Amino acid sequence: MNHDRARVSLDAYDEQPRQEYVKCVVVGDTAVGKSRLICSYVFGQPGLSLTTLYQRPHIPTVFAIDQYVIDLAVRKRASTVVNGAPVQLRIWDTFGDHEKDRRFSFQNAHVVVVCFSIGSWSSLRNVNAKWYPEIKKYCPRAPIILVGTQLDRRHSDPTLFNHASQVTTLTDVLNSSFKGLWCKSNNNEFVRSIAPEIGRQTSREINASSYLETSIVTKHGVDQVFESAIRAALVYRRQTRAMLFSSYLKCVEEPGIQKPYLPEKLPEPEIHAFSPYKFYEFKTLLKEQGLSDVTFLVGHEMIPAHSVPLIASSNIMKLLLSIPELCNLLGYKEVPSLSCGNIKTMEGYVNGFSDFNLPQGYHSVEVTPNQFGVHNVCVQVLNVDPISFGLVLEYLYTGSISNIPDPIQLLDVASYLQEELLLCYLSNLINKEDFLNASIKSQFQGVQQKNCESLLEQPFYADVIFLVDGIMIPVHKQVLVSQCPMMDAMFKEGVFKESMLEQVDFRDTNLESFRSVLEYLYTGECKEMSDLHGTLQLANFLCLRHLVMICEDRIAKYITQMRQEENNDVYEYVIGSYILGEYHNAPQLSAWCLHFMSTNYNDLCRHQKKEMKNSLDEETLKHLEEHRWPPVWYLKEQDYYEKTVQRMLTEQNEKRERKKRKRICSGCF
Ligand SMILES: Nc1nc2c(ncn2[C@@H]2O[C@H](COP(=O)(O)OP(=O)(O)OP(=O)(O)O)[C@@H](O)[C@H]2O)c(=O)[nH]1
Ligand SMILES: [Mg+2]
Repeated sequence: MNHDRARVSLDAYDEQPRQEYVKCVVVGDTAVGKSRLICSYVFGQPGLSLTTLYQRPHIPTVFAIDQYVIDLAVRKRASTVVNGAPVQLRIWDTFGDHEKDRRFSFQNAHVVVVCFSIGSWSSLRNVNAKWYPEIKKYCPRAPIILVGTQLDRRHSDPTLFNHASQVTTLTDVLNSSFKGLWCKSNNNEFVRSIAPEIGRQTSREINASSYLETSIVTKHGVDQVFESAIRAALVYRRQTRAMLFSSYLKCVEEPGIQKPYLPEKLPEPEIHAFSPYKFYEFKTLLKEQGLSDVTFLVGHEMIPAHSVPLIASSNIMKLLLSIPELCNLLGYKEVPSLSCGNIKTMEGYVNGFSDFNLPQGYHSVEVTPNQFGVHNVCVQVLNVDPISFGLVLEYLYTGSISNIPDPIQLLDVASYLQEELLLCYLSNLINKEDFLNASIKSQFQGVQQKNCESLLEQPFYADVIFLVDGIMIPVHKQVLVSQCPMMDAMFKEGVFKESMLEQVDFRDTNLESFRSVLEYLYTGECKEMSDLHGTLQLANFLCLRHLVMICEDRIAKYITQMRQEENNDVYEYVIGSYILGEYHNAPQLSAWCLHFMSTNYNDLCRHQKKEMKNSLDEETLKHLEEHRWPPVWYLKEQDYYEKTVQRMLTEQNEKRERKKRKRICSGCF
């Protein structure tokens, strides 16, 4: 076994005929990522996530070794062709420990790759102080490639480099995250990462053939490092060797310049529009007598109730409270058209007149002014005891009953009063099939939503009028107080004058926004919003958090759509939306707009430069400058890259021209 290993090892060092053997030694401070860089190249590893990277601890290299000796697959990959020249590459990994002796690894090196970490200034200083003198001492003629490793640390969120136990202060993180040139040092502090021009400056100082930047996370530059190392070694060889037997070296090009890495756009912040907010919280009205407008006379007991939850939850109650004669007495001009299917009726009385058909169980209906002078509908209930009727009401207000003394008896009452959903609810309880009640509850909510929607369209039993933009809009206090905490305080407590008024003047909003908010309060939805900004403003004023979130989501979608349609008004609109979010408690929207403005910074400046300066505060402008995408350092690099490529092309052309002219001249003689 040992014998075999020794043979493999010897074979590996045998130079193949016509194959150029290149020994490449990789040096640099400890933990700059030499071993990871080599492995990423030789094993052809794909890029990896930062989380995966940091799950593996740093294992310092102990021996300076040739990575290709042992692994056969790796040895195969060592054979490569660069610009037509067949090459056998041997990479020597070394330890970064300054104290140890590594002179043997430098022996016969054809090229040296010196690494420093883009996040560590000390590792860069050591390039000049430690590594360059060492190379000059042991292999003075070997070309050098300077490599800035861990490039991702320049453009990733520095907080990603926090291990749970290493978080520095929050202000540090907030101030420095995503600025593009910040990263976390090994001492766990935020430091400015090393800019490309500083790396290039060092490469000039040590007379390196090339300066490259790499990341094993994005794989940027990994292959290019070793290709450049090979080229540098072969170009040097060409200059020093007789070309008779290695004419293929003529075609080997000098190491090229590296294209800058464009970091990915930061992901768009998500806007969450869901909330645990429950609709139709009529439960609070159950014990509340202040807003009661219906009284049931059951036996000798008077039970106060509310028209809205009754109409919303029960088709029988809806029919009872909207019979045309009652509507006439209440003074409604338009009588709602109802279709309640086949129901059993009984002959009854409406304010003393007989010959009216009322739903079974209800005998007479009277309209009397209550203590506040408001119409109160009084309904007499027959053949039902007050406790059972109270339980029926609890179900109609809440969709469930907390404590049922006698379910069978209540089942009879529900059947007699023709409350179908209650009947199903009770049957499930009696049959011990409570799990089926979840679907009964959703049916119940569906009925509530439909009936509340119809109340919005035909506002009978409305008890207050809102005056918006000079238009009178009748609404139901019972809906408002159940759905909106602010309206609850406004109407229920009796503290504010609005609770006494029949007409409330609602300013600082417009009709479109008010209608959208009303639709939301009555139905829990907002199908159309003609004024998104106005609706968000009003929703925030009324403390409707869920509606604020819906508006944030709609505004973000609207902005995206405008951008897709290449509508240039989008830039003005996004600035307005950002300011709105800041002032009206919509943090998701302002974060989203900030991201949009950063990632469309150039277009934003082109269309709204003046507007930006006038309306955005200094801190926001500074944030945009620092977070703009593409980042400024990338734009500078791109500019440098293009100019250098252009200059190199011109130089090449000039060289070719000169050669051509020379040939013509020599031909003349
Ligand atoms: N973010 C980032 N981290 C890297 C990258 N490459 C290496 N690292 C990290 O740097 C640590 C050290 O990597 P090594 O390759 O073992 O370092 P080394 O230069 O070989 O260190 P010594 O063997 O001690 O000289 C690793 O544990 C990784 O967490 C990179 O491209 N990006
Ligand atoms: Mg190592």
